[in-house]
Amino acid sequence: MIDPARFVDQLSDLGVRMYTGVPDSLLKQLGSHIMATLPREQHVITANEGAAVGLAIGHYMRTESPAVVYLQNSGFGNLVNPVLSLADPDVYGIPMIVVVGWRGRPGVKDEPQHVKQGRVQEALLDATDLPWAVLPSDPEAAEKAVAEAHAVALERSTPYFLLVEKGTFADGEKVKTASPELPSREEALIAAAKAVGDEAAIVSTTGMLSRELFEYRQREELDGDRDFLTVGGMGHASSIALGVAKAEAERETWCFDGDGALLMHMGSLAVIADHAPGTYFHIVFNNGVHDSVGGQPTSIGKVDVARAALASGYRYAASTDDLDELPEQIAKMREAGGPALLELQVKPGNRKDIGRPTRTPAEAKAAFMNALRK
Ligand SMILES: Cc1ncc(C[n+]2csc(CCOP(=O)(O)OP(=O)(O)O)c2C)c(N)n1
Repeated sequence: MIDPARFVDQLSDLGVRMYTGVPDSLLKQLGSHIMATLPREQHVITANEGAAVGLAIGHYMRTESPAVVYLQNSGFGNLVNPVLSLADPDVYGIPMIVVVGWRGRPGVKDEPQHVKQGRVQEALLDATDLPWAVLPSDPEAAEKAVAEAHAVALERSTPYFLLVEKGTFADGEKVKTASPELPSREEALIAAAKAVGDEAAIVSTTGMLSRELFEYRQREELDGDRDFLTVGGMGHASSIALGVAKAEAERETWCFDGDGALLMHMGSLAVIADHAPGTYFHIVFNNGVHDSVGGQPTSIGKVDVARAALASGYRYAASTDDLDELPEQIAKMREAGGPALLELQVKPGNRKDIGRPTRTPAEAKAAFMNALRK
């Protein structure tokens, strides 16, 4: 296994001064080492993976030094556009080292949403016609691969991808985070599901929240058929809910979102405000971090979420950290009519033994469609 400190020190010796990306659970050890040891000037967690490529392009043009971009391969699609239409040697030719966490690698058991992406990952990299390699987990071999990636990126003015398998990085420095006096996301989610009631369709965001919702329905032997779990496609739960809501004459559609997911495609707020019917309701479970992949901070701390929704054109928006207020808050949303948003402030963290959906995505889709047909 590679010591993250050795990886970062080597790149530092090569003059690399900028790390940017969207966190990944598979790269957690590297990510937390970067968080714990690098100053803010050298590390930016972006809203989405394409934005990290943008930042790397600007950084290179001003410093002549390649940045490291990191991501989970789920976000590969988000960066293909700025890589191929800007950074590619056939366009501007911008060196950068792109570290890609390889979820769903063939032969390694993983969740359904990662299997296809993992299987085609090498072919996708080949299709970019850009240089790439699997990062060896042996420290000596890894050092050679990193030196090669850096040299080739500079020589050929190109992004160079390093594909990282599970278990490549050993534990490094860890960030110590305070736990604020707030309800947990799981408590808040259960309270919200109860307050919303049994009739509504719920589209829940990527990560732990969907797992918690699924587990809650199972545990209480409740019908979860009207829940659509957005297991991949982070940031798009709100648009899926929009698609459902636009075709629903009467039933309410609720999006249960995360702050990282909201930021990832925040432009959707404006589109929802413009197009959503009065039955569209949005709850953002704001813990300030990418909890599902290790708890790295998002930039939501600077955002007044309720005001952002109102400024985007939502009819109503509010914020609370008091679960006792939830029924009243939900009543107010209904009274105002959608699109309406509620920010629920929650604390980071999750139960370690939280289950995973036991239905296949195809079964879940069929159940959801069937339940809404009634
Ligand atoms: C496009 C894309 N990028 C990255 C990921 C990896 N990922 C899964 S969940 C998650 C964090 C979600 O954060 P947030 O929406 O704040 O919800 P929380 O986990 O804090 O509840 C990330 C980065 C992904 N699934 N898809």
